[in-house]
Amino acid sequence: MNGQIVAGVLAPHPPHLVYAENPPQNEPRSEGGWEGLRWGYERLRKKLAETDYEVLVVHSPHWKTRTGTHVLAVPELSGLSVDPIFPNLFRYKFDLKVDVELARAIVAEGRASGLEMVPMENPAFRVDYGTIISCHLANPAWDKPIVAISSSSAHFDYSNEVGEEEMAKLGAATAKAIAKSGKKAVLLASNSLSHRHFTTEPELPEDMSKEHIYHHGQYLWDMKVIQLMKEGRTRELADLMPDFIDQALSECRDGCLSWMLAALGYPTFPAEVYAYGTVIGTGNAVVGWHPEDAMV
Ligand code: 2X7
Ligand code: FE2
Repeated sequence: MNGQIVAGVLAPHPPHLVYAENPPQNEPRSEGGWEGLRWGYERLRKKLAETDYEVLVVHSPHWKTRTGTHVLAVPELSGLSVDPIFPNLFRYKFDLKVDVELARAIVAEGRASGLEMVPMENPAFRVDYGTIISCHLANPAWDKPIVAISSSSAHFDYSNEVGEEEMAKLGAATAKAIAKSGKKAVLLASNSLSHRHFTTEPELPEDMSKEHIYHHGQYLWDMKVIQLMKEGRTRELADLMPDFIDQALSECRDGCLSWMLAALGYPTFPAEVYAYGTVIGTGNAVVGWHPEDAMV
């Protein structure tokens, strides 16, 4: 029963960040761009290289399930993942391993706490770009198995409050399953923060003279939320979440960050902010919670 969450990371997934890095798996080529965020991810990777862990557990906004929460439960998956909005930027050949045992344990704990949970067993499943991008940017070597969790529709079908309640349960169930597994896990919450974005793309997507926050109100919300993270005030952040979601059209509506904060037990120690930057006007922060650092 001594499994542990050794880090939790807010790890946003704009496809632009993978496009800008030109990894061999991604077909389109670029001249770079979004360096602030990409250098932040570099610093995160250095930190994770010093962290002893066996599995990445990711919650993605772009694996949207109609009913309940689904969890990848196929040992190996490969194929081509394409961003439906930006197929010009992201056409990525993925080849990944899944920790099916932990995936099934999360399903079982979720069900025990009253959630609708399903293991996803289709061997031809095309993994969504949110899952792939957050995992790629955190661990481009793909040398650890993942567990991927879908985004249920509770915030959209009912209300932010109902969705948040569900994420609190899902986070607690995830933490319980990890503790019982005896494994060391890193969690990835794949969402952006403020999420108003431009409706037209510059001719050259990586033309950084065109990149800026959508408007000042969105920026102020992002800074408020990041300040709470830096000060270890994650319960307050959880209380503010329904308003943040509505007023900043935040991608937190898909539940990733709320799931992760619940799994971490609402940390009161300061988070490490690796980067903040915009992508087509949306606010994105790379932020780490490292419980072992907080103990020294
Ligand atoms: O999915 C996304 C996103 N969340 C933010 C920015 C740009 C594109 O895709
Ligand atoms: Fe997204």
